[in-house]
Amino acid sequence: MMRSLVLPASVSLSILAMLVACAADDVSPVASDAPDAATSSPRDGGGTTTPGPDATVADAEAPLASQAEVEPNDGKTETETNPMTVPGEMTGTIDLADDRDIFRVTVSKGELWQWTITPAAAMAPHLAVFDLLPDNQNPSRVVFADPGAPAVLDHFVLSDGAFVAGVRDARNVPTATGKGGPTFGYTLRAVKRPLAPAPVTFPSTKTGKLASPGALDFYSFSATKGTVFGIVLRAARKVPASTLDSRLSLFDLTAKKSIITNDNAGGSPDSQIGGQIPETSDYLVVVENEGTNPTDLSYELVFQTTEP
Ligand SMILES: [Ca+2]
Ligand SMILES: [Ca+2]
Ligand SMILES: [Ca+2]
Repeated sequence: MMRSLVLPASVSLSILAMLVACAADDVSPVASDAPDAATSSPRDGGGTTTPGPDATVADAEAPLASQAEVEPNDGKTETETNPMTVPGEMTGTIDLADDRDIFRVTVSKGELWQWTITPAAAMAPHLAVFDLLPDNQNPSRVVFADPGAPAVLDHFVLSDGAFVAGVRDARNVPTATGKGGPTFGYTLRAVKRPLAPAPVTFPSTKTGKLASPGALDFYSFSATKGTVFGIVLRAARKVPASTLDSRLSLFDLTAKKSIITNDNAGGSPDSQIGGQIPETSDYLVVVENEGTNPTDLSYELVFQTTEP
């Protein structure tokens, strides 16, 4: 049996409570240093492993649906939200003070979405994309940045759910500080990206580095049912240690099914998964950052033929 290490989701149906839960990791508003989406790839530039979607491959270049928020959309009730068509672009303002803007979106398992929030000079963007379904399999995705700085968030959908994107000023997270006003405008953009995982075989070790705190790296492999495997991420545990606080997920590309997710293992912020391959299939490994320190997002990823 595979060990179930899925991140516990809040059982509360309150969007507000979910937003607070999403803020739990955001202990300090460190700048995301998020790169411009158009220049964030190719990653690393090395000749070996350059996982992740190639941002130079534009999404279908379909015209984006332009939308504007309508208050109230603070998520104080489940219906106090705005629908957002994706791919699309939403304009809004963090106004009045401590405003929060919640947008419902329809995305499907197996899809990769890239969110970009572009703030006015006064606003420090904080974006959380998460699933409202109780006990869901989808970890919350969060990114934030300094005032006036854009932030980019990759979101791979592990399971179908009831997704929302929540926008706040980062200085109001986790505790409201009164930031907001008519000059706190922003644009939120969501586009679909092609999946371009780096193929791997067992056993092997890959080295990688997330392009930004909100970026994802992807690896893929084929495996036969019953095969014993382990995938071990080393960041805090590598020498020298990096500041990446990882989360690792395994997804069946054929069945479009989330298999397992782990955030912390071995008494460290590092992640590892393993057990027996449940079905003969192609699998996707998703590497993400759940931490707040962008100083060094490098890691080693060990693909082994034994359980961790
Ligand atoms: Ca607003
Ligand atoms: Ca609002
Ligand atoms: Ca972790």
